[in-house]
Amino acid sequence: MSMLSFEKKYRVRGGTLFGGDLFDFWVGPFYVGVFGVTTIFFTLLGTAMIFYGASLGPTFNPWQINIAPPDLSYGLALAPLKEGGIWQVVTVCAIGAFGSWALREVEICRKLGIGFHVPIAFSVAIFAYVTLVVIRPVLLGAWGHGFPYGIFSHLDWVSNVGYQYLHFHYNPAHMIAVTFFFTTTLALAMHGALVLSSTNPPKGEKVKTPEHEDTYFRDLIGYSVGTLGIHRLGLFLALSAGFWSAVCIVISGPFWTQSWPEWWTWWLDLPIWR
Ligand code: 07D
Ligand code: 07D
Ligand code: U10
Repeated sequence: MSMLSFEKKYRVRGGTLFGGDLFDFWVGPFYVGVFGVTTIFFTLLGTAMIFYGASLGPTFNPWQINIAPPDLSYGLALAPLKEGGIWQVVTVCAIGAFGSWALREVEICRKLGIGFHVPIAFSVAIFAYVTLVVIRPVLLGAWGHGFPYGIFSHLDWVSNVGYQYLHFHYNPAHMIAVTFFFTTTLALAMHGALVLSSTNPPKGEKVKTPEHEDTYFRDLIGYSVGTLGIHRLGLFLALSAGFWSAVCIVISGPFWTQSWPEWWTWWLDLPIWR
């Protein structure tokens, strides 16, 4: 891809976190950096391990490939490759690749002198993943509590773990997470719609200003959060969705072992009913 006109101006040396000038260059549109190289290393190794695991299994159908974690009997030990060890290597590679990607984002932010909002946001997704495959399994004492790597098999895991707690919708942190996910889509739909309505008018009509956007919501609901504010709100809503997801799964097992509907008996046990 040819270089866009503005790229020359912003492609500056320095700002790296590690290794000084090493790999401080671009290949086509991509900034490389030490963490670009480690991203590629972990991605290739992890993908190769998935292919190796698939070659041992019954199918290469991408929907049905399944790389399972070790049996619970292995506890927190390393398992032989063919008995869950592949899952353990893939997990290390995944964390290595996601972590490298986040650090490469940090280096790009430093080069541009912009805030670290994007890597911080991605870190919340990584945190949710690490909660599923490291923090919760460690708290429960076995890697076997991690989810299997496979398109359909990971859905089976979610369903099975959900029913293990009888009715996962009664998990209060799951309720908060779901509400944040729904609110995020509501906020993005309103924001996308509002921006397009004022800045992308039909041919011949004038582009409107942010005041039009503010006035729209003041007319409608009496308050506008503002043009910068909606982005802060969007980021807060989306990160909260990921954060409460991590909370809802880490409390299931390590901190609450009964069914989730039973958690709500605290309400019936309140002294005011006696
Ligand atoms: C659109 C950005 C692009 C990313 C894409 C995903 C792979 C996997 C690997 C063949 C929004 C690329 C996919 C690299 C290929 C192999 C071995 C992001 C966008 C297009 N899930 N999940 C999907 C992952 C978990 C759940 C789809 C990853 C948890 C449910 C895709 C992880 C739980 C449903 C996928 C992960 C869970 C899905 C679409 C990691 C709770 C669906 C994802 C690393 C979070 C949906 C068949 C998407 C589906 C779906 C990937 C974790 C639940 C395959 C990489 C264990 C209920 N998940 N998932 O658009 O159609 O994300 O499944 O944590 O219904 Mg999942
Ligand atoms: C973990 C993904 C991290 C991704 C990373 C990046 C690549 C690169 C490359 C494209 C967290 C990966 C990148 C691989 C790709 C290229 C080039 C995101 C992660 C780092 N639930 N539920 C959730 C709902 C039910 C259950 C979360 C709704 C049932 C369990 C969310 C419903 C039962 C778990 C959620 C519903 C049940 C969850 C998922 C409705 C099943 C979890 C979002 C309407 C019978 C999981 C941390 C998330 C969780 C989770 C929503 C129903 C069980 C809040 C809306 C009742 C066991 N559910 N759920 O976490 O919290 O994203 O995981 O019914 O473990 Mg649930
Ligand atoms: C936002 C915004 C805004 C904008 C925006 C955006 C948010 C203010 C101004 C951005 C939003 C969009 C563009 C909208 C669309 C986005 C989504 C819907 C999100 C989901 C995105 C995707 C699905 C695309 C994902 C694509 C990726 C991750 C790129 C893949 C590229 C690589 C893996 C290369 C990465 C480069 C590295 C690591 C550096 C080193 C590079 C090289 C050395 C290059 C050469 C080497 C290779 C190519 C080998 C790589 C091999 C790998 C990785 C293994 C592959 C494995 C196989 C099995 C093939 O707010 O407004 O506008 O635009």
